[in-house]
This record gives sequence, C-alpha cells and structure tokens, in this order.
Amino acid sequence: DSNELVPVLNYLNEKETEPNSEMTGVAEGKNVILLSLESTQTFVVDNTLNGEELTPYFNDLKEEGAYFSNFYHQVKQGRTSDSEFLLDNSLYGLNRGAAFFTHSGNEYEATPEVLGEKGYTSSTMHANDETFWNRNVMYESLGYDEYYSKKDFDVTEEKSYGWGYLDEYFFSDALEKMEQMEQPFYNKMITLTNHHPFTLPEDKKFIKEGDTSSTTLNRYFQTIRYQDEALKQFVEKFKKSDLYEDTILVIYGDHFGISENHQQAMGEYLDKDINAYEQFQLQRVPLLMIGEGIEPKEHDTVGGQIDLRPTIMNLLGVEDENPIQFGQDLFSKDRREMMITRDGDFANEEYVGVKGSCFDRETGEKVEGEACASGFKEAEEELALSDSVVYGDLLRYLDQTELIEEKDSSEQQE
Ligand code: GP9
Repeated sequence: DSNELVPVLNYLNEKETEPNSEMTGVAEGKNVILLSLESTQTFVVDNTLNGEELTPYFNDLKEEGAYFSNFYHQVKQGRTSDSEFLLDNSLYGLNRGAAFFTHSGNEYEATPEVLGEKGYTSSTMHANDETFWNRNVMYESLGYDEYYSKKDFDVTEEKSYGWGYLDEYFFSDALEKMEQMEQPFYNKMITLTNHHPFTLPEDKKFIKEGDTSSTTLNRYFQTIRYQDEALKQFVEKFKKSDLYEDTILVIYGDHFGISENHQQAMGEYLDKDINAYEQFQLQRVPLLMIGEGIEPKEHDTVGGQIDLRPTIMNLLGVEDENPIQFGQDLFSKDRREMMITRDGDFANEEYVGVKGSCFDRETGEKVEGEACASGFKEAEEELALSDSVVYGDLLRYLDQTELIEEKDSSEQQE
C-alpha cells in the first residue's frame, strides 16, 4: 500500500541535494532533443586507430558544450530500453528482464508527462519495429504523445543495412519531422547502425577495420566512425535550422557495445590489462549537452543515466513534482558523487567498488580494507528501494498527498 513509499521517500529525502541554481531555467521553454547513441562507449572519444580519429566530429563538438567524462550507463538485460527507463523515470531498471516488458502496466510519472503539463509535446523516434522492447506499449505508459517507428520513416532497402535504416537517413528524416513539430517539444532519437554485429556496406566504411583478436571489436571501430559521420551531417543541418536557437541537444551513449567477452582484444587495443577495474571503467558512455546558457566545459563529476532527468528538468527550470527519483542534478555543486550499477557495483569520488573488490578510482590501484564497504551497502539499499517502487507499482500512490506533505514537513524540520 501507500505506506511502502515511506522508506523510499525518507531515503530520498536524506540524499537530496540542491540542484545548481545558476543552471536553473537556463533553457526555460526550449525544446529538448535527446540523442541516444547506440552502443557508444567513452573509450572511443579522442581515441584513434592507425592514427585516425574514431569520432573526429564528436571530439570537436564536445568543446561546444558541457561534456561529462565520468558518466556511466546503468543498464542490464533491458539494454537500450533500460537506458530509456532510467532517463525518463530516474528509477533503476530491473536486475532481470526488462521493465519495458514486465512493468509496462505500471503507473509512471515520467518526463513526457510532467513536461506535458507544462505545455510540451513529447515524442520518441526509432527506426525499428514499433513493438521492439515493447516500446509501443511502454511509451504510452510513460506519456509520450507520439512514437515514430520504422513505418514512419522512409525506409527502403537501399537505405538500410544490418539492423535496418542507416543512421544518416534516420537523422535527416528526423530533423524534417522535428521542424514540423509543435514547440516546445521533448523528442528522443535512438540510433541503430552501431549495433552488434557492427556491419556496414562497403561504401560506408570510412576507416579500415581494426586488427585485434576480436573481429567484433575490429568492426566496431568502423561503425563508430560511420555513426560519427552521420552525427556530423545531422548536427550541421540542425545548426542551420530554425530549431537550433530554441533547443538544447543532449547526446549520450545508451550502453556498452563491446562486452567482457572481448576483454583480451580491448586490452590489445588500449595496451593494458583489462582487469575488473578497467572493465568497470569501460562502462562509461559519453554525455554532451549543448545549448545557449550551457557553458562549454569538461565535467569530471561521477554520474550515470539516472541523473539525466533531474539535470534536464533543472535546465528547463521545471519544478518536477514527482519526488520519487534516484538521480541528482549533474551540475549541482554539492552533489553526492555516486553511480550505482545494476549489479550493485559503484563508483564514487574516491573509489570504484566491483564484485566485492575496491579500487582507487583514479589510479585503479587495489585498496584493501573496508574503504568500499559503505558504498556497497548504499548501492544495495538504493537498488532495493528503487525495485520496491517498480515491483510494487508504487507511483500509483503518488497522488496520496499526505505522503508528500509528510515529506515536506520533515524537510522543514531539518
Ligand atoms: C533495437 C535497439 C537496439 O530497437 O534499440 O536494442 P539494444 O539491443 O541495443 O537494446
């Protein structure tokens, strides 16, 4: 019943940090374009293969916005759908299966719904079958007004390969659609080409493949390079469009592309041993936010996809009345640097805790003793509380205002 929300509210209350007030509302009333880059990991940024940059365009673009270099994906079996779940709810996905399938019937109070009350229209775009990851059902629950799937794009055989519609065409159709949209809008675009098994038509291979012991990784370099080229075409057109001045662009990686089965090859490429610490650090994905009022700067704060919603809401200056969110504003000056993975591992300012072991976050040196004990405990507690919300469908009790009032009055007492 609604009382089950009390421990969650108490925990979140204690953890609450003020968002960065200097960033509050810098993007008030603006459109939001979210660009989810398939399988894109941070290790490709500013990195090369045979002397050629893997992401030359992104490397320059990140100088134009707030770039987060210690930002992690937090997905599990639900992969891209988990990243969407984290983004729109600031709740953790589940440890097994995909909440998009198993809990699509829950009540949510997700970003599209909250922004809808502030006059935003919302949409999501992905050129795959509409039922993939149960998106057609789940997007309704999350409150999206429109879902543009494969059938809504100009998908032809010549413009497709592997998983489907090539990113460059997806981007160009998407921009046309956005130009017609009622503003302000919140629109999420999800790319597809850089997906396992990372294959491309010959004429889209802009660099040679790698020569590590993993053919998967070798091809990944090429699809990453292709995606960067598609991104370039998109952003350059977007900058010339009328949308540019009235929009913030949030680009992020959804999850890893290269699994731990390819550790040895990753080690060959990065020229180091991929131990538990390195494998953990490979779960960083790029995050870049661009728009007026967002100062170009590299941020090294530790954060994850759970933090996207509160960060975006603060930029928009939207008072988000849903108190059940586990993330924090990434720009907040007194944020608790902490990123928890679905496996109960974590990174904080000082340490990385992986599978019971503890490492110095910056040097990767093993730390003996109890340094990570409190981090593991916190991770466990936080995941359990988030799970209680999802498994118990607890957001349906949000309207029971006495709970929220209780929270407010306990806040005043502090
Ligand atoms: C499929 C796309 C990729 O529609 O979102 O899914 P993934 O396998 O990355 O979760």
